[in-house]
Amino acid sequence: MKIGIVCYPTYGGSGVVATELGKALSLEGHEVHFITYSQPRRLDFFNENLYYHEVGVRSYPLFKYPPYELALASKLVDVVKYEQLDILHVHYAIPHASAAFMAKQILATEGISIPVVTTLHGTDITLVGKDPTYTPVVTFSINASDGITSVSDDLRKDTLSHFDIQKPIEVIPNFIDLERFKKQPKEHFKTAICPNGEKLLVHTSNFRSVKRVNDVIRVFDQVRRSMPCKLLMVGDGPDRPEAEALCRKLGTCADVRFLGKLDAVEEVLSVADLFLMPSEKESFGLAALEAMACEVPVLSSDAGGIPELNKDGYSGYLSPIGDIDDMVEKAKKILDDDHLPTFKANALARAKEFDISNILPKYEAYYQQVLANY
Ligand code: GMT
Repeated sequence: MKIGIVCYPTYGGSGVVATELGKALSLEGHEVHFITYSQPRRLDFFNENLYYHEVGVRSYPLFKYPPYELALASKLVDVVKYEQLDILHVHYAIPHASAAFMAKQILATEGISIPVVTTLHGTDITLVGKDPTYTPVVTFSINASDGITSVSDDLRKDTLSHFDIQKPIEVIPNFIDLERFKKQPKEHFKTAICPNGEKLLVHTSNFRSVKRVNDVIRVFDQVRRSMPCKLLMVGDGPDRPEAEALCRKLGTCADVRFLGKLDAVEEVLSVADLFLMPSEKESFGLAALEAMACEVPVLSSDAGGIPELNKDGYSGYLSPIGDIDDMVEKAKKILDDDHLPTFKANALARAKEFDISNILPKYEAYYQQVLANY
């Protein structure tokens, strides 16, 4: 198949999933064309089946807001027509599904027809899509898609309950490449961070308010009163200054390090003992899956689709959103030396169920189904 992939080319989960999916499809012999405003962060290797088309947005003094959606639609028309694509797969509804719809309409005037698959990732539905500013366009463009997938059953239900969607939504969960995300021998790094054998807790995110990074700091602060431990905060975003201020207030600065954005997050995860994800909303929790693949148990909230990944009492524990005391108790249970090895083994076993080799065929079969019904 010749597949066009549209995504946000950033560190965000939807961009990671889209890029890793495209890479894997290209290794299976499909021709994959990425169409984005910059090179996807994870597009870190090339083969003869991979192409990247940059969407350039021309500005003009009249424009307060450069019209990215129009530039994307025009680029889609061009790439579909000249590369003779079979199918377009857009990740994150806003504004990719509506840009694809516009491109499809333009192509139809030239007798070119192409099906569009839209994958819903989370905040495009749970936060931004539900905002009345966008709801009519989101509803319309999801319904105008020829195929719709969602990364968890919870997100599927949430979408159906908030939008008038007339088509079935296929659930295809996030996946992981266990060749890349695996525990690596990085003991020197562990020794540098935890010189006295302390337990290492890790959080990675974009530090937006839905991630509740202050909960991470508060949980850590209480856990460290019971056992020696350190915390690594990976990533960056709007709530980082507040989290740093909270560390200063609680006096935890000596035990907490903010590392900023990291490309090789698997190296940090390789030496971690516990991953913290206290999110307010989380359609799936790809960052937790990456941790589990590196044998790190997960203490998470029970938000959204997280329970479809993190099995309570097996790969870690689930706590109610914002229940710091519960999280502290469960963190201590996981970190207990008698329990930790079992939780680590279970985390890996659970991650293996989401190996890319299990999930890639689901996307390929879904594309075939959409093409057959088109
Ligand atoms: O986590 C984020 O805020 C980034 C966001 C994105 O779209 O880039 O992630 C969403 O998509 C990921 C991939 O499908 C999911 O694993 C994340 O759970 C989801 N984030 C939220 O729902 C908050």
